[in-house]
Amino acid sequence: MDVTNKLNSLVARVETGLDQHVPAADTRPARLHAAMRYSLEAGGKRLRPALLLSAAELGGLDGDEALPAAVAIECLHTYSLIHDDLPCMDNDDLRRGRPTVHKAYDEATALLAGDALLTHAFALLAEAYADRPALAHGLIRELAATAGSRRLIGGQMADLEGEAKGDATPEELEFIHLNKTAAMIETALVMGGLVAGFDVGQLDRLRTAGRHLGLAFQIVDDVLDVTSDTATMGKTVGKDEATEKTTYVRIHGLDASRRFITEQTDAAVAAFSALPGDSTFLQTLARNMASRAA
Ligand code: GRG
Repeated sequence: MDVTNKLNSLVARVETGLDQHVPAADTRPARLHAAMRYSLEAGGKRLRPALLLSAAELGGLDGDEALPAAVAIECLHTYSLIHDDLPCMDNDDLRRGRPTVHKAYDEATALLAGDALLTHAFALLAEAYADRPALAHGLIRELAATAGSRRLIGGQMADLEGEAKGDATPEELEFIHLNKTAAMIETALVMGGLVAGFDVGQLDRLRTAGRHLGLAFQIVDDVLDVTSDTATMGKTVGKDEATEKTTYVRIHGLDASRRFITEQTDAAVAAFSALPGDSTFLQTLARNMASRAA
């Protein structure tokens, strides 16, 4: 299978979906809608919506049924990036290779654009799946649980506390990675499975795959932060060093980090293999991601 072609075609579908399902930049209030689109259209990797669509494909769906859910998860992810970049959080000037929203617009507009993307994600799920109320409920419940205080926002809080305190413990770091990074990757896969009508056992396998893939994704980025001289995750390499942020590599070293990536990737691939349908794309994507840190 040509994984790059497949990924490109999933990403192209996501771009079309974003254009269809997010308010146009010139509709009132235009400054707010333009700021939402400015951030969405800055060209992220679209990993989460691509995972969501490919999980749905495992269940036999290759039409547009899963597209609104894919757009919803990208809106939610983008909100979290906009807020993470704000001066009261990471205070970043660049994201996705462009000035952050509070730099290109202003802080209040960035805050509101993030709020609006967060709210839009749930409105879109409620509207797009209104004719399948059980599915709409399942998707909203899944995304809300992941975006809330026990997972994404909880992971962000723990990260801020860790930074203030100085040294995060390995357990604290694991909590941050599981909730700040892996949670949304798990949920992307599970939402795709929900749209495809997977049963509870299959959804569990998707969640397991997502957890392992998410942990591997985070540690790959941590390894690249110290080994590569290019920007990763849209941020300037060296930031962790500059702020003395605790990372997996800092605690465990490079060799152990690479072993961890291999273990997590193997576990993700095993979980994908245990699902119905042809999961070659998802397995190869996981392997290719891990190979970036080799
Ligand atoms: C503000 C509630 C709230 C949460 C912020 C997303 C996040 C949590 C922080 C961003 C900083 C960070 C490094 C998070 C961990 C991994 C992550 C989510 C990276 C960004 O995802 P990518 O690399 O980004 O998929 P693109 O731009 O490609 O979508």
